[in-house]
Amino acid sequence: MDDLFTGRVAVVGLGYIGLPTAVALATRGIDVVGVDVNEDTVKAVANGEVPFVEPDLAVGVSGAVGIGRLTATTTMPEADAFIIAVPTPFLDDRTADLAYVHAATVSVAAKLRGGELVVLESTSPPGTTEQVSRWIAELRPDLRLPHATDGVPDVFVAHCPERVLPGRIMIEMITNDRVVGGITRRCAQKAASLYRVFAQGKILETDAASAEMAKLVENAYRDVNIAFANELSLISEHLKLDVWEVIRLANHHPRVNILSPGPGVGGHCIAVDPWFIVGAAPGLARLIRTAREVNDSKPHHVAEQVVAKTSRFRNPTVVCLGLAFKANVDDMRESPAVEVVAAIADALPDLDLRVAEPYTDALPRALHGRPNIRLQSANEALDDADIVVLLVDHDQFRSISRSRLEGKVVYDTRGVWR
Ligand code: SAJ
Repeated sequence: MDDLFTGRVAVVGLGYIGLPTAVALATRGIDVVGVDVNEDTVKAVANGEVPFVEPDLAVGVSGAVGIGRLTATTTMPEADAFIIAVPTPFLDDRTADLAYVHAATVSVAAKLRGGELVVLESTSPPGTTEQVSRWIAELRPDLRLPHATDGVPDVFVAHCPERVLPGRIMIEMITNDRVVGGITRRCAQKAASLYRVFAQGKILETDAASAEMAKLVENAYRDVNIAFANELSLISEHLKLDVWEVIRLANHHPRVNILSPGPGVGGHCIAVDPWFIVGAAPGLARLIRTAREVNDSKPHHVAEQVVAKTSRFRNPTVVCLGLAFKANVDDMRESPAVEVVAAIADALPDLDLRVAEPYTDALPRALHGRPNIRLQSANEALDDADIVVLLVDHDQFRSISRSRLEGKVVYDTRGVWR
């Protein structure tokens, strides 16, 4: 077992994963430099502020900056370890867009002197970590990289996928078990010595491609299970059954644990990562692809149901509650709620459509250019509502009293007002 890592760490990408990781290391005495291409992000972090909402992160950032362990910059520094935590979105053909990983690798490569550890944290298709090693080798022929040497390399390269749940990041960052996959065993050991600095869970050492695949599999597992629940909701609707009651009963079986249906699956992880598996084995990943399709089709189904309900009224006011991709977060990336609202507005451009989202004071870009959508507080919007559509189970919406909904048509996609 390697000793605990000491030295300076550069965390590349100060988003939902990079910034909490930087805080976790800095508060355990490591000197951390946060690097981001976005100047506003860097300015905010340098001032001890957080550019997005995540419980307990703000106090962590201001503390880490305050004790001088965390700084932020737009220029890549020299460091003893580099953690790359940049986005890996998908392209139009749903294969992984590795442009940010490549850009980060290029700037890291320029700073290597020999002896450093480079960890890819971004969720990536199998083979990407080795690709990072190859990219560095092309840029730095003076250095021996682990994919191309049997001996001790000049640079250690590993993958350590993040597994934290948005909304619980600061807790799970510390308590979750971590998978650390090295290009070689030595690389995995080096990376483990870094994560052991703050991780209290087990550190599971493996090879890089298995670590990459394990991460994708975790999210695909959840996606397939949510798709099962969503398919049940469609079937139950067709059979005029209450899906929540059906699931509640079935879940009393000791080996059944069905997840919750909803308006679709959002966020930047579960709605994206399974496609990387499909991309790696298109002919074989049939269940995983179908699950994605079931979950992706759900927002349109919800929108169609809402449009159908409006036909009972002359000039109805429809109120949609929630835009975030899930409860109690401000993140609207790949949000099914946004998709539902957009689809309703497109189908009925003259509809009086109100939206309430306690975590924002502006409509997301995806809803711009639709003048019939108005953002209001839930309280205000409910006064005029004929139809109420619950899209996100934020605590604030859960606590809406039943009397506020009386006389209105209610479409609860999350099953909270049953
Ligand atoms: N959802 C349902 N029904 C459910 C559970 C979730 O419709 O029963 C929906 C949510 O509303 C949301 C989406 O699925 O739209 C995803 O939410 P989530 O809470 O299941 O997961 P994420 O995307 O916030 O975080 C996931 C986590 N992965 C797993 O639980 C396997 C997290 O641990 C990962 O670190 C994260 O993806 C990531 O970054 O990959």
